[in-house]
Amino acid sequence: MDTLIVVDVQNDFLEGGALEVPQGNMIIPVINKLIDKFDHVVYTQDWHPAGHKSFASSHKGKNIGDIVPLGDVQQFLWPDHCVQNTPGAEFHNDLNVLKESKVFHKGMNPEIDSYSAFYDNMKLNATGLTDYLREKGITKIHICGLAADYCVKFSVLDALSDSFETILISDATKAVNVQPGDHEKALLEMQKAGAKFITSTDIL
Ligand code: VGL
Ligand code: ZN
Repeated sequence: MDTLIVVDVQNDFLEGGALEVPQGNMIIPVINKLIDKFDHVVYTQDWHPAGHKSFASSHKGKNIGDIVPLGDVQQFLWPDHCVQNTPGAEFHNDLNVLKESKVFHKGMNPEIDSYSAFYDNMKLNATGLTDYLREKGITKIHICGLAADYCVKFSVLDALSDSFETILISDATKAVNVQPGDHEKALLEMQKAGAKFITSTDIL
């Protein structure tokens, strides 16, 4: 069964959103076409409580882009984004969200960020995605969505470490690029860890 994981195609990561990923909107029509080709589609949503500790606004005197220790990881501070049940956390209106599909939420623990669709950044809690895929007998996944250098990258790395054959659809993802070159670095990291890359034209 061919499975597609659609990571965080949410308003706050798209044009006009709080944490806009440059050119993020360009991937929506590509992802919609891909969705039609897969037997099985799973979606994720970044789903923070208000006051989440990954928000700069939750740390007195700190600014967006500062780095603070959070748990045992160094946390980059973001603008407030994807707050549960706000418009910014909703899927983009143009995204085809299949009704029967499962949606996995992440980033709910106010004290720990969670870039990956599988585990939080300290690997304390699982979202349930690994168990869900294993129960269905799925061993191979395709990944697309936002952002290539954060949630997509960490999802790919966790998928590989949980022994899923992992294929990134490279033209169906875009990077935040907080630092120029972050996208390329992320691709290299994923490749070194064993990810395969294809483009949507290999499928469509
Ligand atoms: C993400 C930064 C903060 C992402 C989520 O979905 O890539 N990036 N939270
Ligand atoms: Zn987030």
